[in-house]
Amino acid sequence: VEASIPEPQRDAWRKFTPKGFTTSEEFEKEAVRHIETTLARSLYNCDEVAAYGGTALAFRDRLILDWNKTQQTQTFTDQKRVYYLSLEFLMGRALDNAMLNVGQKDSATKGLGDLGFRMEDIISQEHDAALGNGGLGRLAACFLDSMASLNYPAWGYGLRYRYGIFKQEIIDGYQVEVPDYWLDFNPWEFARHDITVDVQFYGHVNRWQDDEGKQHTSWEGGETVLAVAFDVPASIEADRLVPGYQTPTCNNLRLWGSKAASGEFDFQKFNSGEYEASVADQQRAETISAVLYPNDNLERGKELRLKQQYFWCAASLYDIVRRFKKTKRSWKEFPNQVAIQLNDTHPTLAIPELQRILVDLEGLEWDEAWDIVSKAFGYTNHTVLPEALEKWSVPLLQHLLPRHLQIIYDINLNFLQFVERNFPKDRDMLGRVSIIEESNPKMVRMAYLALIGSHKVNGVAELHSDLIKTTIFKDFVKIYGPDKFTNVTNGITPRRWLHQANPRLSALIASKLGGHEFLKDLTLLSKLESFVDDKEFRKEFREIKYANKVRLAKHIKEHNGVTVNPAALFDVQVKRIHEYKRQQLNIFGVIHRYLQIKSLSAEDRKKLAPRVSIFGGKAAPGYWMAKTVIHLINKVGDVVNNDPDVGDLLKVIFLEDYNVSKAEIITPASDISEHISTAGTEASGTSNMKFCLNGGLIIGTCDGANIEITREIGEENIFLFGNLAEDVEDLRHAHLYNHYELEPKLAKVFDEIHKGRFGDAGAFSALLNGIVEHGDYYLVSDDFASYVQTQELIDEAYKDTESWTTKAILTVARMGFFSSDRCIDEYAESIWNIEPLVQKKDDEA
Ligand code: BZD
Repeated sequence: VEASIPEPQRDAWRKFTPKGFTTSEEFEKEAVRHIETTLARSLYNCDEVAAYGGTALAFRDRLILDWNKTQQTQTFTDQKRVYYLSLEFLMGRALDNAMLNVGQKDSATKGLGDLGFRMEDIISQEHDAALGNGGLGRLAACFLDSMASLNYPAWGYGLRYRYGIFKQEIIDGYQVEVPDYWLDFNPWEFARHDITVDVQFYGHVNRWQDDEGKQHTSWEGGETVLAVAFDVPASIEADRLVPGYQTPTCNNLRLWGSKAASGEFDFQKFNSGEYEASVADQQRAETISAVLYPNDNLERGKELRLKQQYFWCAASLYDIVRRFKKTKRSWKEFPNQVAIQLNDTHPTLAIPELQRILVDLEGLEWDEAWDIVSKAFGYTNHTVLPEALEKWSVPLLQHLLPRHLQIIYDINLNFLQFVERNFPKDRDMLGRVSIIEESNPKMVRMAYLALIGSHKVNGVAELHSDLIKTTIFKDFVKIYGPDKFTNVTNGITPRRWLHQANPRLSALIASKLGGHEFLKDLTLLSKLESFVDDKEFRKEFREIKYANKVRLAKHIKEHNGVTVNPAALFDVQVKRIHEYKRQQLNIFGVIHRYLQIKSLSAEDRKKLAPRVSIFGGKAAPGYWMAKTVIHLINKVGDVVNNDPDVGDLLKVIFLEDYNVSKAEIITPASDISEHISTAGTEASGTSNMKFCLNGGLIIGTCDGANIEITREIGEENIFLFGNLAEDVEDLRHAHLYNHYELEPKLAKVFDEIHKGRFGDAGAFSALLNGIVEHGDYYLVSDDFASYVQTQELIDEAYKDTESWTTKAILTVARMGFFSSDRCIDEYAESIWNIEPLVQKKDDEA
């Protein structure tokens, strides 16, 4: 507002406001201009990378207009906003998404053709923005898309990692990690060198009394690191797919990069010749945002991780508070203007940080401040796995954030006094619910802090939301009552996971439903049910699946050198490699299938249904068991794929470096995908939804969102197997106290591995021993028979093409519930209490 152009000059300004392009020629003009000027290339040295650059910049220009407009409108309207704090945003590629949303992909395709390039090749030049591990990070990306699509005033806050999740190479059947340096050319971010925050670490706490006798506390000394804002226009909404009356919303994702604060760059050292030492300080500061921690569902308590968390929370909160203070409202109104959602416990330090700002810096009384804090925050839990629950050691916090530790202790004291008053007879309860675990060293339980400091806590699927209330948060349900807890079942954005990943299916659906409205209201898919018997529709539906399989087969040929038959059943399990997700169950099942094929006569083999087992996913670099599973899959592939007895009947493929852009190729090409976690361990799962939305069926356990998917699509359209969550504990218990027999078919599989059929058996001994000798914690043996039997049912079902087609179509038609738009509306209504902000086209003038 301070820097706005005076009224008399605004006409000149408006006259030259860029309008963007609408034809292929106009696109070419923009792209060539960018290639020749911004990128300094010419006719004679424009490769595909440069052509990608020119295309991306042309679309970026177009996007920025909507982005600026949205930001202005939000500032002027000044209604309640939501801030989504996530340490991970797994965005994938941006260009295709931008083109579809801006609505000029066709003119760009034609334009690129005129200039000598193919759209597909250009799109594939883009580096994935891979600032996340798996489901949690991708959920944040889908949420940004939906928040824009539904016109909610929302900001994402995250870290600008210089290195995202590592690239995975498979060398001699082993995973090798390669750094992912993705920032050499990133047209989608805007460095805001003028938007910075000083973030403090270490130091000490001072208390003093002023002249009026009021107590003050301040945090002093230590070192300062500078946070610099990088803004990414996040997911313009899909308005142009569905022509509407409004200007598209384009929200902001603000990522913080770390830099040495100017005062920290030691010029004394610099001038006295200690150039290296002064540069080292600089590098130490930049280390904070250097790399994404590659663990999913594991917390290892590293100091640098804690520094990342505080750095990002402090910068984000400073920014949020700065924006709020500009409106000159009283602090009481803060929770009416601001909702902050914590994506898991990673941003929990935002709670004591806001309390510190209000009490130490703004001079509010403790209780008044705490009331504001606990009304502003909401906390989403994504796991009940004990090894994933964050804890930070008290000595580490004392060292790094001494004032925050005091505040945490005070929050805990108030909370425990409250508990004591209400449950005077349950003395053990205090120890159980205390934020501080009385271990050696003492630990801060972040999930408890997040829960106590938030007004709502949610799980991500019904079963999971029930489980957190009966396990990790049981006592808290007694303390606060059940209303503090709620469920918001996850969802996915249909713009990326249907329209972009599977354009032909999207077009087919649009042709039947009379337009692309379903991309904005996915429940409209239910109208497809009336076409389930339409011959022409069924044929096209099958042809599209087949074409998608041909495309994946081509990818497999290029990357794995293996020829697979697109007519075979494609059986896919792609997700992070984790014992609880049970890729080992899948590969043991594959070995069982292989042994069966080998045991049959050539004649009997002809009756078998051909299958391609496709795996993909990264293992955390320090997770040996997961790496062993990858190794086993690759070794089994080597044997099976080269066995002439087997031929097309079975192929085993491990796809290297599974990421968002690969998922866009893989998801539309699956017949069956596997979601086979031990019941009660997978909080929700979201790829299960993506596969179903693309007409793939699933095999799964009664876990996470599989249960709700079953309820929506019907039991007859899903292949469920295995033990139920309620029985898992007893089964585990029984293993520990009795010597149990391995399931016989599984025992045969283990025998063959032991015999060295898939290479040195020693390489797999830890994996097998975990099951045979160490209690089979994930119940692989208990579920094996049921798994194998269900796979046989699938073989039979796939032979009946007509009934399979019916199942697949009904599945798509019944997926309406799983749009992330539905999730965001639920969060907005029951947690954030915010309204959409629609920008009418009329105010464009
Ligand atoms: O979150 C996943 C759950 O495992 C899935 O069941 C669920 O569908 C998604 C979305 O809710 N959790 C993660 O992906 N977790 C992590 O990636 C992670 C990362 C760092 C630290 C701890 C967990």
